Order: sequence, then structure tokens, then C-alpha cells
Amino acid sequence: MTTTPFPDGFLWGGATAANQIEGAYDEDGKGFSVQDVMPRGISGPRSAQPTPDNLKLVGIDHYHRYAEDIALFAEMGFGVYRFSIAWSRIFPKGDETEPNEAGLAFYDRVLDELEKHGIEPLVTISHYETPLHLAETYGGWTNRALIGFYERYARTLFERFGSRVKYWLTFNEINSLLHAPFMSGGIPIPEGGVPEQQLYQAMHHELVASARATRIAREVAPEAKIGCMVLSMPIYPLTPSPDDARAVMDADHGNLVYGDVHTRGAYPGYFLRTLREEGIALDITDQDRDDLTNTVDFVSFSYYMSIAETADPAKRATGEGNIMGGVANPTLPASEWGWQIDPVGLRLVLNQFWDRWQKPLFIVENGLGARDQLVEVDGEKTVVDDYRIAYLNDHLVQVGEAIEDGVDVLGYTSWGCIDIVSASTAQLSKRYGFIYVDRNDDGTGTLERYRKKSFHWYADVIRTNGASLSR
Ligand code: BGP
Repeated sequence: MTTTPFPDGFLWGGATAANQIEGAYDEDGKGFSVQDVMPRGISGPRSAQPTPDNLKLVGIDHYHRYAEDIALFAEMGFGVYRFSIAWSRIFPKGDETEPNEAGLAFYDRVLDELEKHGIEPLVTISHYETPLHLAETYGGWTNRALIGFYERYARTLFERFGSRVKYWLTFNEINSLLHAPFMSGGIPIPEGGVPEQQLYQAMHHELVASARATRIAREVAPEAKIGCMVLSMPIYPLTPSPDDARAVMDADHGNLVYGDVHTRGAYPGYFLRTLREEGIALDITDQDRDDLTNTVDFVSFSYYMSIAETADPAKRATGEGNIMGGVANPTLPASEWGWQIDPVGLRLVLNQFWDRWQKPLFIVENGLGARDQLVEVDGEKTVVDDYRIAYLNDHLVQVGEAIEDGVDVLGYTSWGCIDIVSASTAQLSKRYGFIYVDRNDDGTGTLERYRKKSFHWYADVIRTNGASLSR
């Protein structure tokens, strides 16, 4: 057995989100979320009401099959499972004073199954699932009232589940709001777009809400560890020109500010300069400033790809990206969806975040979306996903390198540990899972689950605590 850089107790697992896995979009009192009216994900127009072509209405029917799915995660040896609680299951409209007991009871059942298998829950409080009523009636996070609604929701979760859930994330990819206002901030997008002043005010409201949830957790669930969650995307200068390097600094600052606020408890100077230069006067109260000082216990993030940046507008050929694009990097290969594949970038971002914030880090999303081909091998239906094994292996090797660099990494939950509906395009054909789910983009399929080749590979990685990785 070769040695491994991964420490004893490293948390290996997988990640999903309620709106992409559960289905049962209107069952047991659940209200609509913004996802129920986004049949094409971010890449398409919203619908007035949920429409049958929206794959998320059924998802992969995890709402009814959660026990079977969690048993498969346990078969791989998961130590941790990241999932989100659907806000509109707990508060169907979002502004009620009392929660929906049937929604709480569903997550009690999910936690029962995880406990049965000894799997640690890692819960995302809001994963792009703002109740549609809050979006349409209040304007989403542009409205300060959402802070109070979110506080009530978070307090309800901590009171109900605080003794059973140790790890909590306040908002999924909180830095995506400016790029995906409706999905990320529940902000209806008028013709001509959302005014910058409103977007930045919404960002401020979410940061205050995140900090208030952190303070509530300290009161209600003192054992809980609260993390923020950001979309990470290392940015490289397209050329060694200082102008390109400065373009990288500016773009990086746009993302790093969220982690800065969550770990230092105040807005950094470079962000205040941005507000001054853009003529944005945020409504920030003294209470807000006090709230923001409630900093997190750890920082979690998603990592899929890196991007390049340049100061030269002529070279700004758009590079595809996870919610955020940039300039395509000519030195890197890309996935079928154009996301550039860069395992070393994960080591870079782990070092950058550790050096900057000195907080334990948790990789809560990483994976390869690909069109998988279901085949039969030795009488078993499976997918020979060597490309996914290679992607994950190479990224995990870089996590090991970062740990050798001295970075404190708590764990790794691979994104989409079972095939689920993609966020950006609302497709099922963009598959991430170790487990294939027989459902197609046209809604057909048996919903049967089949173990892919990567299922057995990942089980080995977990069993050997990373020693089986090919370095
Ligand atoms: C992140 C989201 C996840 C997941 C992931 C993969 O932005 O936090 O919900 O969807 O992207 O992206 P996609 O599903 O668009 O392939």
C-alpha cells in the first residue's frame, strides 16, 4: 500500500442539490422555487408557471428514492454527503411565520438514512432555490426583507436539525449573484437587465443574511460548523503584459471579496473603491456592519475549470464557463460543454484561499459533465467512464499536492455523485455521476440506477484514503 497525503479523517463523499435531484416539485406542501420556472436552466428564459418540459419537476425522483440512493453512496464508502434543503419545502412562499412540517419531516427521513449508514451530512441552506413568491412579490434579494425571511428559515433548520448536522453552508456559490441574478438572487430580470445598484445591494443583503445565520447557529447549534461557499475559478493572464496581469487582479477581486467578507468580517478597500468608481452607494446600516463580523468556521467552494483574462478588448473571445466566462485558454483542453479542464488550477486555488484566509477549506463541488453511453458488461448495465475517472483522479492528485503544501483541507464531495439535472442547461444528458440514472432530456426513462466504472474506482479511492490514485 503506497502512502497517501490525505490525512486520517479526510471526508470523502459526493454532492447534490434539492432542485436538481429531488423532483416532487409540488409534493407535501412544497411551494415553487425559481428553479421550477427555469426549464432551460440559466441558459434560457423563465416560464410563467412550472412546465412539463422542466426536468427538475421530477428530477431523478430522489424525493421517493432517497433511501436507495443513500445506500449506493454508502456502498462507495462515503464519509460525507452534501445536499441542500429546499427552502420552499420548509416555507412554501418564504414569508410565512410557521414552517411546513411535511417538508421538515422529509429531511428528518434523509438524515435518518445517513445516520443509518454513518454518513456525515453537509447541508446547503440555499442552493439557488429561492421561493418563487419571494422573487415575484419582493423582488428577491434586492429587498432587505429577505434577510428576515432567510434568518427565520435558517433558525428553523438549526433548531430542528442542529444536533444532527455538523456542517452547514449558508448560500451556494454566493459570488454568482451578479452573474445569474434570477437563479442566484431570486431577482426578476427586466428588459435591459437589473441595475447595478440593485445587484450590489442584493449582494450586500445576502452577505448580511449569511453572517446573521452564522450568529444564530452559534446560539442555537453551538457544535455546528458554518461555512461560506464560493464558485472558484483561477484566472490566468492571457499574456505576461502587466495590463493583462492587472485585468486578472480586477477579475479576481470580483470573486475574492465574498470570501474576504466571510473570513475578515468587513468589506475590503478594493471593493469600496469599486463602489465609489461605479457610483454605487450601498444602504449599509451599523447593524449590518456588526452582523458582518460574524465570520465563518471554514470556506467551501466549487471547482470545475480555470479561465484566462486580458485587458485587450479585441482578444476577448468569450470562453465558456460555469456561470462566469472569461477568455479561452489556448493551452487547455475543454469538456464537451466547453469548460476548460485544469487539474493544476485546483492546487493553485487551494493555496490561494489558504494563504489568503487561513481557514480550513472544503471542496464541495468538482466533477466532469459528459454524455455517458449506457452499455452492458458481463451482463450488467454500466458506463465505461474512463474520462471521468481520469478527470477526478488528476484533480484529486492536485488536492494531495495542496495538502503537501500545508493546506488544511477538510474534505471533498464530488459534484453530482449521481446523475442529476444540470443547473446551467437543465439537461440530464450532462452527466456527472458515479451512478447512471436512466432518464433522458426528453423525460423518458425508467429512473433505474446503474453503477458506472467510476463507482468502483471511487470506492477504492475512499477505501485507501487516496493511496490508490494514479500519480
Ligand atoms: C455549480 C452549481 C451546481 C452544479 C454545478 C455544475 O455552479 O453549484 O448546482 O450545477 O455548477 O454545473 P452544471 O450543472 O451547469 O453542469
